[in-house]
Amino acid sequence: MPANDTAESEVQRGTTPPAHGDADRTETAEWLESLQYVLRTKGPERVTYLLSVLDQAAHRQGVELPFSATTPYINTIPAEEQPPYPGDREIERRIKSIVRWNAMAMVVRANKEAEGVGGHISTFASSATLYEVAFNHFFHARTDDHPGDQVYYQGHAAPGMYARAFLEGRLDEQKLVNFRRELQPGGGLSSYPHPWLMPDFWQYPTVSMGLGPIMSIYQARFNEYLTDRGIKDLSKSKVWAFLGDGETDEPESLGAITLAARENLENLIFVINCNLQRLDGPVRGNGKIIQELEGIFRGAGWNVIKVIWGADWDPLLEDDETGLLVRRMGEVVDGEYQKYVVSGGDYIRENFFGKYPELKKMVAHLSDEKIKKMRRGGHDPEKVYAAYKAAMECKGKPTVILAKTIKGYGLGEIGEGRNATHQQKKMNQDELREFRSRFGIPISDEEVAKAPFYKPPADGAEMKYLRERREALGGYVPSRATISPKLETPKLSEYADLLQSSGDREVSTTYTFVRLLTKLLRDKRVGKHIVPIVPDESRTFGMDSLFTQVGIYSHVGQLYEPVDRENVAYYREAKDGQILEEGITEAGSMSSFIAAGTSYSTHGVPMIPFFVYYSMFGFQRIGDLIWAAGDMRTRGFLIGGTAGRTTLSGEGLQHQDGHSLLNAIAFPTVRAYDPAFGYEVAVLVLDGMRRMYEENEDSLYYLTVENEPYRMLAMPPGAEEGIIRGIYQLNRQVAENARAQVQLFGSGAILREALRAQQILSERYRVSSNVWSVTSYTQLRREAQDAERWNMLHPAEPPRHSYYEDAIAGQEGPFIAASDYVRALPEQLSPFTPGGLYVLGTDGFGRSEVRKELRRFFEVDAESIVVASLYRLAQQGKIETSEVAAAVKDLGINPEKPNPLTV
Ligand SMILES: Cc1ncc(C[n+]2csc(CCOP(=O)(O)OP(=O)(O)O)c2C)c(N)n1
Ligand SMILES: [Mg+2]
Repeated sequence: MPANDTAESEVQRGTTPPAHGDADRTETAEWLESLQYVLRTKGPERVTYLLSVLDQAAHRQGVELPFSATTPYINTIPAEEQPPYPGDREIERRIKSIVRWNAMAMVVRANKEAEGVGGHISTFASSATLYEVAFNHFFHARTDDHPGDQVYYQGHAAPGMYARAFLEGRLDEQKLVNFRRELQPGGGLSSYPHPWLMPDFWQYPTVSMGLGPIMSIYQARFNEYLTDRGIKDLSKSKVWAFLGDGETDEPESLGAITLAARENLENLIFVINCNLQRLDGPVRGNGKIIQELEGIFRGAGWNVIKVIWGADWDPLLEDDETGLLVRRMGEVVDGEYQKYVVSGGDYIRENFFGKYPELKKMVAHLSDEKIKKMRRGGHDPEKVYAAYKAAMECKGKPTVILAKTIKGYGLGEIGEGRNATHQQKKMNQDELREFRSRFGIPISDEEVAKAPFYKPPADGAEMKYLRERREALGGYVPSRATISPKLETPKLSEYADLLQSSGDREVSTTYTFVRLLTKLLRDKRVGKHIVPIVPDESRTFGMDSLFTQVGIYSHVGQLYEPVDRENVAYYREAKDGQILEEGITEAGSMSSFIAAGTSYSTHGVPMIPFFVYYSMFGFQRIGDLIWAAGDMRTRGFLIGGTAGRTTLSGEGLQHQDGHSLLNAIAFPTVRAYDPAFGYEVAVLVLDGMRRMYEENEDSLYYLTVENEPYRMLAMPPGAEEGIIRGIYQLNRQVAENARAQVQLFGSGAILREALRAQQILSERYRVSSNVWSVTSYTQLRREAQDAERWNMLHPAEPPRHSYYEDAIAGQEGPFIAASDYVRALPEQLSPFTPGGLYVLGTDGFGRSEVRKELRRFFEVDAESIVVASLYRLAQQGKIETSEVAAAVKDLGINPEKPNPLTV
């Protein structure tokens, strides 16, 4: 070896000063010698310490050190530090090939049978090694002595998981044939991971990009919470999240990564499948996604492991004495790396290595074919294994593995690395034959066109190995537990104090809710299962007294003396704290809610989350997470605080919520309620607990609560069922010399406007009325439609009645509803109301104003309800039209006022 080459390699190793740009080589050599000495005698930790001391000293004296968030574009774990591979590489390769084939065949066949049914081949093709190494060596199932891992599979890699479960004997062939055809005889398979559709298989819906990553972070944190609170020891559990590199552009993917580092979530492992492509094209054609992500995650405090190059590159890297190869690796942008995938070895030789004559020389002995086949790290099981093992052993921080792969790996010219590969769903006979040959699947040329599924003999080496590996890891995954231990929940009679009138005291429904929550936290049966979750709004809701009572959860306890320590209710953080005070993140809080609300299944420990937030920032802002929560059969209570378009005083259109209850209609498992009085809140919460935690009902409760103080009435006898089902009659007012009658529906704080309207109607217009509290238009409509549907399908049988129709049977209309929400909410009942339902609501952006003015603005105040009642009576010919006009004037309503919807 020429002398200067030796010198350069010493530079690389850090034993000799570089030849150029060094003003004093002797001095540099002395420093390096000291460093070598410390490293040799005291080890790397001492070196790190000394360097940090030097760093600090230099910094204090104004020396600015260069900052680099990234490391060279090579594997984090050098080849010489790779652990030996514990498995049988050859058998594992064969298993993986079979899984690849079946996954591909499933999608191809589904699209042959039903044009356009969809599915994805190329994503799993890129990540098969990432999964197979984990299935064979890492993913632990839940057993009696292991709490199990939680795995978030990349959603559209689902065909790979199905293909493996088929080999494992957990899914029969018919199911695979019916991929994406769930309604076919024999059942089928859902497109993506959906616990709602495959409740004993999938745990976490991940295909709405970004949700898997954020949910996994809070899952890992929730595991710590359960451990720290002594509820279940989950210290052996790992949370694995597999995501796409394109997916990381979703704000949810990266938005919570600092929490994972801050909370020292060493139980969390992200695996990012960096195939450099998303749906339309490259993720970062002009840059390098792996480097970008490395910088972000390192900056956030994660352990970052890059798996870029497969073993084929190791000898070249070893020969890279000058560091030129590493430099070239770092220069090339992703768009170009993608181009190498679709090009021949000659192109790579010229364009990649050829940039520098020294590099070209380096590969002179390699054939074009060999150059083309040099694998990327994510396709090399040994590299992947080394990364996973290091992640498992990493202490004190979460790990992200950035694995470089090829999208559509193995699909050859039709898909590998092509921009359109994401949508590839079909393969012709030649392509199938080529795929079969490349992966050595024993299917004949005659058969191959039909893309038959392949299963090796049950007693063959592959199947034996597969079973043994999974047995060693506790059983099969993915798998979801459908049974939940029951909790005994409190009876309403034991909470009777919450059903009383508040007398002269004016309180809000939020106040009653907090009283109820406080009581529940002390309840021996359910107390420790309650998980209060708040995104920095406890004081808004008057929940701050809970800080001291049950503590705010913190993995490290409280390392400081809180400023308000002398107060009764001070900011108390504790390792066994019960409240999850999430800070300003509704998405994070919702992810905690999901982790807690699925704990009955994930961990066999039912937990009862109460997520209390500004109602405006719920369904509107994080609707997709709530949708996923429904899919996951999450149980718990979403409490929309400061609710109502006119009930939240002064805030304006970004806070005053008049539509979360409308949004909630579309969520099948959500039972949404708009209670008016404290007792309604108590009835709903206790009944919800009974349904979800005793009866195992897959429901999600959404209750709006308000901060408007007023006198709470006592619960009328027998109202309980109506409160739960959605409507009950609150009172009846018979006017003196009554000449007509109306039915007034109200909800939430607007119920009091209906009560006031009742007085005006009676006293000034001689109209009697019944006032009804409608706690849930949606529940009533759902049930009414269900009855109607049944009647339609059974026309010859005696018709069924819905609860709503029975409740109002025989009542004389007109029916008028007033709501603090958009009109569409109460209008759900129009078709089931004799003569229709005339609705007043709060459509429009509104104003920053106080309650009284807002209610007039939106025309939902008592006076507006009176006018609406008289108008409807006039339309029915029960009073004169002139009386309505007079009332408009007398009640001070400006008839020329613009429609609040438009201003
Ligand atoms: C929130 C959301 N937006 C869009 C999509 C549609 N979509 C499905 S896969 C995909 C591309 C994914 O690219 P990447 O994350 O890099 O995954 P890869 O398939 O490359 O592994 C897109 C845009 C989605 N599923 N979710
Ligand atoms: Mg991608």
